[in-house]
Amino acid sequence: MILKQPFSRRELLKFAGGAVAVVGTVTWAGNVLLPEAAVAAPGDPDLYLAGTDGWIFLPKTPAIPPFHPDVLAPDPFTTYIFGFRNVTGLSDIQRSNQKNKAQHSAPLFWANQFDPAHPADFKVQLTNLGLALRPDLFDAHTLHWHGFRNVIPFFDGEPTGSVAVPTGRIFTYVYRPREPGTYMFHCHVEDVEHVHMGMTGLVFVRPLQDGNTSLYPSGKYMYNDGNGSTGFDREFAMFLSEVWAESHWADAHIQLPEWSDYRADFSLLNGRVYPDTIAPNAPIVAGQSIHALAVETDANGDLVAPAGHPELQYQPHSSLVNCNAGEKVALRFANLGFREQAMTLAGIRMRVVGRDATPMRGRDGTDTSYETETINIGPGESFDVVFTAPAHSGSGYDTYMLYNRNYLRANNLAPGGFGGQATEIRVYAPGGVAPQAYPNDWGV
Ligand SMILES: [Cu+2]
Repeated sequence: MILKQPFSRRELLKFAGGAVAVVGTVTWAGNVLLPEAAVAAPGDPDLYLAGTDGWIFLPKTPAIPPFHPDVLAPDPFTTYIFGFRNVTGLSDIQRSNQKNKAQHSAPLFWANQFDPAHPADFKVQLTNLGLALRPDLFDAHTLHWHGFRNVIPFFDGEPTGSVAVPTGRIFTYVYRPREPGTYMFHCHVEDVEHVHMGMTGLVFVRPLQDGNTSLYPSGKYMYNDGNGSTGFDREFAMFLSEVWAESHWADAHIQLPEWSDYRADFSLLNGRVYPDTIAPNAPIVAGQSIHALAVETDANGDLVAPAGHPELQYQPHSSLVNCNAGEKVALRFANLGFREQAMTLAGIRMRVVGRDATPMRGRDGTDTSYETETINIGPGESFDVVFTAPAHSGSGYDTYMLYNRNYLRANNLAPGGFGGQATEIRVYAPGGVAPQAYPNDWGV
C-alpha cells in the first residue's frame, strides 16, 4: 500500500494562545482545502498511531453460537476488532505491515502538562491503514481525546466538525495539554461501532508538579495538588470496555448489527478478561516508553506476545497491581463501555482524588476527595484514585481482589468466576517489588 501524506504538511501550522498563524503566504482556508508544500520543517510527532482491524482472544467457553468464538478467527484468536496500534519507530513498510494487527485496548499513552516556560505541543500522528477483512468498509478514522479542551475544534476528531483520516492517509493531531488527569481516547467515526469494536484506550496528562520531591518523595503526582496529596509510588491504568460478540461477528461476516439490541457478553479490563488480566504485560522497551508503552516488535513490526500467552498478542496490557506494603498506588480508571460499572477493591479503601481529569477540590480549594471501596463509573467517565498498600502478612504476597460488583460482569457466566472485569492487587513486604519503569509495570 502506498501511503500518501498530504495532511502531514499541516504540521507547519503553529498554534499560539488560540490564534492560528499560518507559515507562509497562503490563507487559512486555502491551507485547509489544499495540500500545500511545507515551508517550515515540522517537529516530529511524539507518538505515531495507526488505525486498522484485527483479532483478539476471549475465552471460548461458554460459547455463544454462532457468534463466539468466530469461525473466521485465525488460531488462537476468537474475536474480530477495529483498533489502534502504536507504530512509533517503525519503518513505512513495517507500519504498512500492521494492517489487520490492531490491539485492544488501544495503546496506553500519556503527555506532560503544557509548560509555558518550555512551550511544546504534544503531537500524535495517525495513519489509517484500512480494514483488511472489510475493504468494502472504507471508513475514515480519527483520534478524539475525550474531555480534552482543544484550542480549536480542528483537532477534536469528531468527524462532522473536524477532519477525519481516510484510508491510506496520515494526519498529525496537535494538543496543548493544560489540565492534568486521566482521559480516554477513541475514534469518533461511526463512533458507536468503532468505539465498541475496540478503537479506544486510556490517555493521561502528567502534572507540572512532577519532579518536586519536597511534597512526596517519589516526585510523582496525579495533579498539581500543592501538598502531595496525590503523590504516588506506582501507577496503573484500568481501562474498562465491553464486547458484544454478535456485533463483532457481524462486522467480520459483512452483516449489520442492530445496535439498539446492544448487550455486552464480555466486560474487559485493559482489553482482557480475568484471569488473563493478571497475565504479564507484553515485553515493554522501557527506554522507549516515553509517551506510550513501547511493546517490543519483531522484524515485521508486529507485536511480541506476553510471555507464555501467544493468544494475548494483541492485548498487551496487564492489569495486575504489584506493590510494597506502605506504598501509595495510583489507579487511573476510565470507562468506554456502554454501561455503568461498579469497581470494588475489597479490603482496601481507595481515595478518589480526581474525576474526569479534575482534581477533587472546591472552588475555594476545599478538599472534596473521599474514601470508598467502590467507584461507580459511567460510560465516558474517568476516576483517579490513590490507595495506601496495607501492611504485609504471612509469606509471599497478600492478594486483594479488584472486581466489578456486578458478578455477571466479573465472570461472564464462566465457571470458576473467570472471564470478566476483575484483577488482583498483590502486596509484598517492603522492598519486595522493584520501582516501576513504566505505568502498569509489575516491578518483579
Ligand atoms: Cu474509526
